[in-house]
Amino acid sequence: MESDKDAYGLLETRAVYWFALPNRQPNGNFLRPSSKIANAFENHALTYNPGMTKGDSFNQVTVDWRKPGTRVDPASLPAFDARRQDIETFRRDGVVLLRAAQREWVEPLRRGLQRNLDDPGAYAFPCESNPRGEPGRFFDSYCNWQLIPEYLDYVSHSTAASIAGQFMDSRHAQFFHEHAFMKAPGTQRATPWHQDLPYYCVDGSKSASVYVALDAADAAVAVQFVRGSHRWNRLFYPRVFEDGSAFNDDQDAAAMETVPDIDGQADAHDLTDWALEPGDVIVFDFRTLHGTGAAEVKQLRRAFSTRWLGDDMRYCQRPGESSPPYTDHGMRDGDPLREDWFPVLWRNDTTG
Ligand SMILES: O=C(O)CCC(=O)C(=O)O
Repeated sequence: MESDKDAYGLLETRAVYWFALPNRQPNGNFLRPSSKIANAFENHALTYNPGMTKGDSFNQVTVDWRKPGTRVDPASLPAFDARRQDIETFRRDGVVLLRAAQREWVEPLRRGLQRNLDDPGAYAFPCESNPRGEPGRFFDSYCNWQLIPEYLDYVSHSTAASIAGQFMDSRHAQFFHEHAFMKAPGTQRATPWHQDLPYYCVDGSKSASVYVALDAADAAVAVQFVRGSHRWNRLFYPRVFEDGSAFNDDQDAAAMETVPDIDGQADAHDLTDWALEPGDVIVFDFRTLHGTGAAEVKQLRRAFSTRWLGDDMRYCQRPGESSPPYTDHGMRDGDPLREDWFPVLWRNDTTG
């Protein structure tokens, strides 16, 4: 059971951010470095995106998420028995809800996320997306699965790889990274409608996010999806979570479009309207449009997502920023993602 104590703890933590400068992050969000974060950075190995200097406006600085020696044994991963009708729904809609599929991970993942929240600067890509002066807090952070024991445990022992592999209809499931989200009570900031693929340094048609709700959320504040948008054959500019603006200025080069006004044309789209319970899992394609309205969040609302690549996903050098933002990976357009950074955790040689 999550207590108000946690929520107040988070709000207290948040207060230290406000007197610092904005610093744009790889998903378009802003990190406001605080003295707390600065201290945390001093105590950790920093990774600077070598293509940039610390003075640039983008996501140059974070702790290094790669921890040498981290190993996940695919043999220790439990299988998930996906139902054929759910797989068909995922193919048709680009999203499917698996009720209560990972209840046992709710408490461990809440503990892991709390580490992320208590000391954001000790972890990779902490982002605050609530504009100054607005109530609540909208936090996210990603690429911390090697740093946060509960996240590593989840990646090493949950059914996520098996879920992703089966829903993607892929010969393998390659782990890209995790991404954690938190909206504190009082937050009115919407998650802007977006697709995940345009943010990422990958391209292809077989992808899945396995999104675990860590709190109950009614439909007005839970993440929602535009059914079938993964098949539109359109890519939309990544958006800054804080204000919904496009974060990649080189829009022509990216050959992408502006996200349509989904809220303004709700009747024109087939939107999910799921209320979520802790342990519910949403599986969605990286191309599926998703977001929330701006209804006030009444109760703490946390979620933990893992991102998975199927067998046709390849490295893609996008114009401008993409994520993760490292440039020292040695991959070129069209290369498979290197397995020492992005491990293959599930295989099914009978598919595809
Ligand atoms: O939970 C949210 O509001 C956003 C989730 C999201 O954008 C994602 O998992 O890609």
